Amino acid sequence: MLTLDKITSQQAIDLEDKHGAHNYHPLPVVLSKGEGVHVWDVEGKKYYDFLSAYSAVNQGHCHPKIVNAMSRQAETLTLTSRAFHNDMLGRFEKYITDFFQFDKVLPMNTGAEAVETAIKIARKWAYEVKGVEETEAQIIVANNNFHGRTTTVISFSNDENARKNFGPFTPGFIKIPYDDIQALEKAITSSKNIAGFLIEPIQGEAGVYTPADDYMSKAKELCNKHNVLFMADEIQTGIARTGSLLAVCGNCNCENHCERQSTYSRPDILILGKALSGGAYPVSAVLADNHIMNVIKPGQHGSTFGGNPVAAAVGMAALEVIKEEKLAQNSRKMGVLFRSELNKYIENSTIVKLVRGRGLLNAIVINDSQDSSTAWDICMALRDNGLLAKPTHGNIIRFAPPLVMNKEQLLDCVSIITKTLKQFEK
Ligand code: IF1
Repeated sequence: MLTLDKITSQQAIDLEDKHGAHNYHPLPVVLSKGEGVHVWDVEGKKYYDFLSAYSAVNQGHCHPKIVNAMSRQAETLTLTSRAFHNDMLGRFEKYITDFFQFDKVLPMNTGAEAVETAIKIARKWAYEVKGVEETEAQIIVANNNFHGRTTTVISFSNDENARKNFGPFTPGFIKIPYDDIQALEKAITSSKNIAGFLIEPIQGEAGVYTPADDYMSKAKELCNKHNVLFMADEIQTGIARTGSLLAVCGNCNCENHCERQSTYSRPDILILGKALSGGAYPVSAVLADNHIMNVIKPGQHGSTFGGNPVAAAVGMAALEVIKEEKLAQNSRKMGVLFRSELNKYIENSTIVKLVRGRGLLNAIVINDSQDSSTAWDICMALRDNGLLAKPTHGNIIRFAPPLVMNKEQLLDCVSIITKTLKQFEK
């Protein structure tokens, strides 16, 4: 078979099954095209995308501005490594640090790499600035976190499937319950060796678990008080997904990241990925001010592709789209509409317990045992009805469409979802 010959869905699935590692269990649908809020399978069937590649495609599939920036740069210069300068990196660094108001950025590629980077910076800061004795630094994390899949990152996961038989693990992490400010205070005051507190403002993989409104601001306060770095993993929640530019912006829906609003819990270390490229290319970044970032000196951290010219061009275009198209506001508005429409349905539903989330990062909790296949079966039926979503842990379905969705499309999606759920009511 020629690699570029047209193939059927079944052929594509068979090829993956035979030649690919079985590290995923995808919904059986084979996509070959995307535009805006839609994707198409190889047979030409059109779907609403309600996953957005786990919130990477916030700007919509194949956004022309992002694709143009990428292809123009790809025709000019793709990679120099950091052994030499390139004429795009500095521009991107200025753009993103102005955008998020931090002194400095360290560019990487994937989310997990950015989390690793943040951990390394926090540890080095603890030894060289805070004065923790070498090898003694601890980082506090939350139970049921998801921060990626590298060996160090899974060291502090409590997902058995993600950890089992991958040890030995990296020490130096303290796990506490999520959304429990007392537990954080206890952990922070338990030792002088705490470098940082690494936290997702909303836990995505755990089922879009949204903490109390003041959890982030109180956590930030505690970190401040005890000289501990407040490290926000906004890889999934950031870049307009939850109805503000960052989830730590709380209730502010301006397109500019700013320090005006009282709800803003400014992280000491901000971790971004996914939608930083609009899904076009792997681009991640760690942002911090000089007194933290300056602990990293030449030779101590980096990556061949981090900060490459294509990533720089794509990153700037992706952020520009967020601002120009007011996607934080749209996400907020559409999110309110989505939850209120679904809540109307849930009032009389036996199969759905509740809908929760912020902006366009939402989930419904299915009324069935954790290990039943109901959520999966509903996703299969949604697929048949033209909408793609994926179950997450414990019979929860995440709903996270591209943020370019308009009202008419959203109501169309609500009707597909409610029509499908009706098939499962007892
Ligand atoms: C997969 C989950 C989502 C993340 C946060 C870091 C990373 C992620 C908050 C790592 C990545 C992705 C990874 C993807 C599935 C997806 C996911 F279900 F696994 F948990 F979105 F909710 N921090 N999340 O959400 O970023 O290295 O992947 O670029 O297949 O593992 P990455």
